[in-house]
Amino acid sequence: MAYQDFQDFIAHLERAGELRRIRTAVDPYLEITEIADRVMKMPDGGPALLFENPRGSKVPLIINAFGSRKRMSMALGVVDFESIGCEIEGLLKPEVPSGLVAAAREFLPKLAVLAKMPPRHDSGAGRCQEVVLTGDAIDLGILPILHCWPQDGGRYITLPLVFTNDPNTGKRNVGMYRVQVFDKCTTGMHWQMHKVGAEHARLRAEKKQKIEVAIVLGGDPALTYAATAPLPPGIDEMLFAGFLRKKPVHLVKAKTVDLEVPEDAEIVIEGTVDLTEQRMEGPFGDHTGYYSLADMYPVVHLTAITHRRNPVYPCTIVGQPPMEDGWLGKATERLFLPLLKLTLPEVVDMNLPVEGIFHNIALVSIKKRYPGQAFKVMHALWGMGQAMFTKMIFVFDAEVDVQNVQECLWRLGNNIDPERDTCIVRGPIDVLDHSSRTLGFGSKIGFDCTRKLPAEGFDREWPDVIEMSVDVKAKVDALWNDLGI
Ligand SMILES: Cc1cc2nc3c(=O)[nH]c(=O)nc-3n(C[C@H](O)[C@H](O)[C@H](O)COP(=O)(O)O)c2cc1C
Ligand SMILES: [Mn+2]
Repeated sequence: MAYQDFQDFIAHLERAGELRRIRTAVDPYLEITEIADRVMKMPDGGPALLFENPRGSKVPLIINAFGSRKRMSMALGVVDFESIGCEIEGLLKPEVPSGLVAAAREFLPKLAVLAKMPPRHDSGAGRCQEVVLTGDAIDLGILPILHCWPQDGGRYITLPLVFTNDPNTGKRNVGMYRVQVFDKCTTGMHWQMHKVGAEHARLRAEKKQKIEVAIVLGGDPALTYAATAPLPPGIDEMLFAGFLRKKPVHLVKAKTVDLEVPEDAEIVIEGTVDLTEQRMEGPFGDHTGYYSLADMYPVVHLTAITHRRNPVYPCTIVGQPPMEDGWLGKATERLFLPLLKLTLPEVVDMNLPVEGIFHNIALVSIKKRYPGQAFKVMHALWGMGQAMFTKMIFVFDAEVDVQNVQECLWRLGNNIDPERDTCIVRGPIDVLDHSSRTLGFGSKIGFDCTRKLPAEGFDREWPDVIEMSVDVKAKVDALWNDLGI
């Protein structure tokens, strides 16, 4: 199901009892964070919060719109996002090429084209351009942009969809990269070195040119999710969003840059980046639960702000888990599992527990058939797109429920001889990892928690897990009500 825009999604949340309106004036400087953090820490993720009077701005602010299983599912227009994984699995035919990148490259566009989901190009102005501010009128101060945590380097736009085009192919990319506000018409751009936006900027810089960017807020919530999804470079996030919402995304020409932007967005911030100009960005209270340290990042000079007549400002906060962004991560875990299984058919399930902040801990179960297979799965994951950031991979046998972390700890403790069953490798590390020896480079470890085979040099007997016999269980079942327990 497709939404008309983010405000339509908000209306659906409200009708489903998933939204609280807050009329009290609250300060975007730290106060909204404290309220939102308490709500996100509620056992069910609490409700979405619509702050109608953020202090200092006329624009209402929505936060925690994706912050529960139900709302993340609603954002993707389904009852439960698990069903999209099943849908993708069902659509994957044997003729689909193996390999995650090849599959995504050939399968997703084909799917979207078949379903007539490629973006539509509208002429004229979009709803996102009802108000156009250029020149001296550009002022980010109109928006209730959060200063999230006490040691943050400033205010940050936290739910931005950053649009760029590849200068060689013209192909679009949309990634979510935080945007620090430097002044009313200048911002930072925190695209990390491994991300596609950064690559587009490098390709532009090779031509001694600036890169144009559009920083989009809002639109159908499927667009916001698509910006966070680990699609291979060259796959258009707007095509993927079209597949998710079962309706093409409508795009219009931006006002001052040669980019297309979603017609239904709330706010669009247009600008240019010259990679020769870098400025200290950060610190920022990050999704690791720690502050990410300040570092040099490119600067965006705004050329326009366009918005609806009555926009809403979508945002989030990140910090110690669990937080709203954990649900964006969970959706990725479920949607991308079938694609991962194309390359690794032995994989049964995968859990990226929220405490592992997405890339620190992966729990994977496999149908093990041959010696060394757990190690093969680890190496494959470390070679697969953004899964390369996974710092610790634990591989279990098929019968282990990897969604049950307690069961995983029990199996892990019992089943490994650490010297024999671990594998340490070096490679790229997430830029936000503060423990790695240098920024972006360090080590990763895999644990083979599967039952060991003789061919793996294990010549002892492997014991069975303790379980009661079926007939005794049936007998006790029949007796149970008479036992008075
Ligand atoms: C709330 C949120 C904030 C994020 N902030 C950043 C960021 O500041 N920089 C970054 O490189 N990635 C950030 N990410 C992760 C990227 O959005 C993600 O890796 C995405 O797949 C990148 O897309 P790309 O492959 O098109 O570059 C963030 C993700 C979320 C959910
Ligand atoms: Mn991308």
